[in-house]
Amino acid sequence: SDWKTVKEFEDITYKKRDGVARIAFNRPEVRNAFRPKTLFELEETLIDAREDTSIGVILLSGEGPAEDGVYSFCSGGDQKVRGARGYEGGDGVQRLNVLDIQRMIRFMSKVVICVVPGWAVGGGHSLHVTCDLTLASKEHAIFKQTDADVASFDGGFGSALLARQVGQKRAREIFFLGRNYSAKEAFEMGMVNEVVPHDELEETAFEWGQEILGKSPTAIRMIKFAFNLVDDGIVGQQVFSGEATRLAYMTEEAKEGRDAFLEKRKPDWGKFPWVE
Ligand code: 1HA
Repeated sequence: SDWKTVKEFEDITYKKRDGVARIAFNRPEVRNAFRPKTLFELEETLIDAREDTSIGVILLSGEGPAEDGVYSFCSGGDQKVRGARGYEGGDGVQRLNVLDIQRMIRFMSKVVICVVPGWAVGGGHSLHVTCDLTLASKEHAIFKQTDADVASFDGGFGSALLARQVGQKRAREIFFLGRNYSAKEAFEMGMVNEVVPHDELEETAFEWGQEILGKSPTAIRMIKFAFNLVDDGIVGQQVFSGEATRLAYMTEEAKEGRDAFLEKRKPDWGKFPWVE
């Protein structure tokens, strides 16, 4: 079937097709930079995709090209609305709410694939780093970490996970020098899963989604959160353990605990031995 628009937004597009949700930045005139509104819209779609039990994979991309022909995934925070305490929204409040989005991607019980058609820069680079997988346009993708050029820094997922992916020396180079890296270079460093010819990028991402949808949802969730666990501390444990709780709820033993409470009787654990 075809992509169906779920809802119209100002700063992003949001579509679904056969178990895959696609969210894309849609401010090509500023290289898909985000302002607070962009991220609130993104948050709404991520919640929708998370709660929709027919969706197993989320593609995060950027619309384009811009009028000058340049493609972008995302160029990070919109520097025109950057105030002294963060990025200013229409309500006058200054925020760093891309961090909320990073956490949503990281803790999402579904696979998030970053689809990079062009520039992935600054906070946009960090979003790519935070996603589970990254596919990049062979001709147009460029990875660049400008944080140190504009006196901003992602000392969280954007740097720590990057070092996990490409190694400490490479990660420091990316942040300290802020150079451009092609899709091929990013692939060789280990932060891109596949370099795809530009005109096949969208379809390839959808196919990766279909392949993942052919797997066990529980297994994918457990593996994602297991990969996260070692780096995410007690929050990682909380997220992983939530899935253990879900599995435990499915047992007769758990039902006995619930039923005994509701029936105002002592639980009968006799059927459930203390196994080794
Ligand atoms: O690090 C964080 C955070 C860390 C912790 C917590 C929260 C965080 C939140 C955000 C961020 C950040 O994202 S900091 C990093 C912010 N981003 C940048 O430093 C990238 C700035 N942009 C560029 O370096 C370049 O524009 C580019 C490499 C993406 C593209 O270069 P190109 O193709 O030469 O285009 P260019 O002419 O530079 O840009 C086209 C138009 O887009 C320009 O507007 P125009 O002159 O036509 O009016 C340009 O100003 C605009 N534009 C591009 N990026 C941004 C932007 N406008 C606002 N904000 C941008 N990020």
